[in-house]
Amino acid sequence: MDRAATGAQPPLEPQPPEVHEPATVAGGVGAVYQTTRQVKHHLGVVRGARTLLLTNQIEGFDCPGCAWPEPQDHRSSFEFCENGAKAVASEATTRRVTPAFFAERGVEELARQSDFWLNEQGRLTHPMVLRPGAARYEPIAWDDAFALIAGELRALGSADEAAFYTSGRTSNEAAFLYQLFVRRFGTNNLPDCSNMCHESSGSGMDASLGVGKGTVTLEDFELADAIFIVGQNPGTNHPRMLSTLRDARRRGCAIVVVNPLAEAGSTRFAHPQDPVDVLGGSTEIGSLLLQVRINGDAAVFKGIMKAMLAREAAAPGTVLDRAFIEEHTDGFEAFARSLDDVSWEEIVRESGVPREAIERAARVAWEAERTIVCWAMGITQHKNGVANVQEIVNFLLLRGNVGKPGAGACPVRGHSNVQGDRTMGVWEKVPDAFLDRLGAEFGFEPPRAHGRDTVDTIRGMLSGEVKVFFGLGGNFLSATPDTERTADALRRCRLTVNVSTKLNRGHLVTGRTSLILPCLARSEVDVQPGGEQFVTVENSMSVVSMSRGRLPPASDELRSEVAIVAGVARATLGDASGIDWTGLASSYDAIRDAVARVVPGFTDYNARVREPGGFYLGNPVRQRVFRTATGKARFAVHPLPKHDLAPGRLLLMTMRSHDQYNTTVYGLDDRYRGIKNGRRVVFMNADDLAARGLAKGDLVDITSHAPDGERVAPRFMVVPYAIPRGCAGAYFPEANVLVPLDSVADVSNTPTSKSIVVSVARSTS
Ligand SMILES: Nc1nc2c(c(=O)[nH]1)N[C@H]1C(S)=C(S)[C@@H](COP(=O)(O)OP(=O)(O)OC[C@H]3O[C@@H](n4cnc5c(=O)[nH]c(N)nc54)[C@H](O)[C@@H]3O)O[C@H]1N2
Ligand SMILES: Nc1nc2c(c(=O)[nH]1)N[C@H]1C(S)=C(S)[C@@H](COP(=O)(O)OP(=O)(O)OC[C@H]3O[C@@H](n4cnc5c(=O)[nH]c(N)nc54)[C@H](O)[C@@H]3O)O[C@H]1N2
Ligand SMILES: [Mo]
Repeated sequence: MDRAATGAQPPLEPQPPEVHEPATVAGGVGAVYQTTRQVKHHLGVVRGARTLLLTNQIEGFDCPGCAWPEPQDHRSSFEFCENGAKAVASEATTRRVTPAFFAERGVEELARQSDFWLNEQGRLTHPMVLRPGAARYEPIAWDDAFALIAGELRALGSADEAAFYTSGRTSNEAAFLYQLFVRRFGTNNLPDCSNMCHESSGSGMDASLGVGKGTVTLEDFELADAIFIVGQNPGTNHPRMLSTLRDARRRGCAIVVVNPLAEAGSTRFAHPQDPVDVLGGSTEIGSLLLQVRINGDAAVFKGIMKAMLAREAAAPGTVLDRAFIEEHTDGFEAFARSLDDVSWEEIVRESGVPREAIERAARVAWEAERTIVCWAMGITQHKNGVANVQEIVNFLLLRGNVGKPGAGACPVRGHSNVQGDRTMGVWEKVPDAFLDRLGAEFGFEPPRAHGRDTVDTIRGMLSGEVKVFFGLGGNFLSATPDTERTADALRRCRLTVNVSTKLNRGHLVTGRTSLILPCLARSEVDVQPGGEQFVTVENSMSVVSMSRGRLPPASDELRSEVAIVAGVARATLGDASGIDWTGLASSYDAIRDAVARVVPGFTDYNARVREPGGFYLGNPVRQRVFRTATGKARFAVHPLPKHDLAPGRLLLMTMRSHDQYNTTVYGLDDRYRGIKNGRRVVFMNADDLAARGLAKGDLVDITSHAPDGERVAPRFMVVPYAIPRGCAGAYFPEANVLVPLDSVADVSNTPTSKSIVVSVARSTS
């Protein structure tokens, strides 16, 4: 079979979607209805209720949805949300993808199905192999699969010819064992989903604050006077955050939203361009939405800070925390001067936000004693993503909003254990100190050269330097940029392996040989020779807690991620490695004991994680200890990013609908944005449509423009939407084909999935 004949992109849709009015309120009756519907659909009522009741409970399993923390002490019996319910239902489904399923359908035929259909087929049950030239997957025994991988890995000229990807659902235990295997094998090629996600946050905060993680805890939200939510859509992607925000609002905390869209959950308390008091005038501080142009955030923050400095000049001592700046920071003078050089005219033009609204936000900031800034992908996935994060830190530093209760930086993480995986060493650039301790614990010399991140892995496959791809979870094909080039890259590999729970498009675009290794999901009981096991995870606020699966496994053939990693390691390295893979995998306590000796902050891991609610890893920034190059928090000076779009061009952001989890499509609606029964839509400003002679419902092809050429995504339906002029939005992963591989953020190498230069034209396909 010709592997190149298999389509790499989601297929076109049979009929155009329906367009309705967007919702203004998030949650509510609709969320209850959807939760019940999803759960009934997948699980049947009784199993469903039981499953949900165990989600995010101290004795249950961690929700496989987002990384928003659970309250430490007072958990209600329903610590899940509509979208958490979808994640759990999709994982706990009673449907199965068996060897018979693969016998009936070739890979090419499967590739013609939608992402929604692929996910609907249910849980993978058996290890499967696609042999060179074969058209269909066939079953393979676990030991044969391990031997096949070992054979390919050992045949490589160098360990650096393999890359080992991780998606952020992997437990701490599996992640630690995995990076140990990969480094003992001899490479730091550990790309992960973080490279495409909060890498810009980690890079920016590390340089400015000396730590790459958020500095707040959930309790800080109870004390904040102002919360900024920037480039994040909590109503869809972190719905449990809405209750935190609701409580904050009820006690009078101001909430400022910076987003090109008035997302439901934000509009409930703010209107586009029109700052309104939410609580009927009962609070002094109004909440507002700054409807910024795509990638206009640096301009907004520069504007806010410029206004703050002007106010300080007019009324000295009222805005800046001079003592903090003096004692704990450096670079303030140069930073303040740089703001003088930016004019209001530029700020307003580049941000697309009126000066009055920016000044209103500045007032919120200086009236608040304690401010938290939350952000997500709207900030990180731009060329200047790292600079964006550092502008946010600059803003916090002005009023000493780090290292005091109720204040700080909150990069809201995506995958439920993406932060923990990094802590465990899944990082292509892990510091030497970590490698020293790892080597000492396991008696080997780990490789020191930095490995490949996600984008460099794709480049390596294209150039022939990477020949084996191993994915511990995730969907590398569909999550990465430049879908057709990534597909080409994967097809050049000798072997591609995916450890997965559900069928996805990444299983269909493969190397010469491909393996699917099905694993236990979070919600399932994990029994090993040493008895029933639990795993541990770290949430977005550095709390490490246990997660114990309760449901019977979807198939007797499933193995845990830990067991799979140990199996591959044993087959590849054998006893010669001097590491007892079998022992480590028999009882995860053994892995945790090793973690306790290698990873800072994990002393007494086994004991502390058994305490109800787990333990907090701490963050030196909370004590105003800054492990930066100068030992101080650093003001960073960056130029104002300029929009220099050629006439007719738009800046396109790719985002999530309400019915998906990254590349997993649960349904075809985006309820809050009014889209039903389809995903190939492009949201545009009505004036931009009119200027092109387009109207609601027209079909267009989207072309992206990059120095290395054009890429086309065909047949998207245009939707007039309240989005700033010159901006457009479409869904991930349908639009990933448009993201040029070389279009990445400075420093972090994160694909610029939120600023793609495109044009649209009436569809010819
Ligand atoms: N249900 C569900 N939950 C999820 C996920 C999921 O797919 N589904 N994914 C998980 C993961 S891995 C992650 S990383 C998070 C992602 O969480 P988000 O970052 O909220 O996800 P996106 O849909 O990418 O949303 C980006 C938001 O940023 C805005 N935006 C885009 N460009 C800009 C810009 O230039 N400036 C500003 N200010 N805003 C901009 C968009 O309008 C949108 O509201 O969610 C996690 N939780
Ligand atoms: N254009 C564009 N591209 C983006 C983004 C964007 O906003 N725009 N966002 C980026 C971001 S923030 C992220 S985090 C990445 C996400 O990238 P990934 O993490 O690679 O993608 P997912 O879609 O989350 O992975 C889904 C697959 O994981 C498997 N899976 C689910 N649960 C488990 C489990 O418990 N164990 C194992 N082994 N497998 C499991 C299932 O088989 C499922 O098909 O995508 C990035 N790509
Ligand atoms: Mo993410």
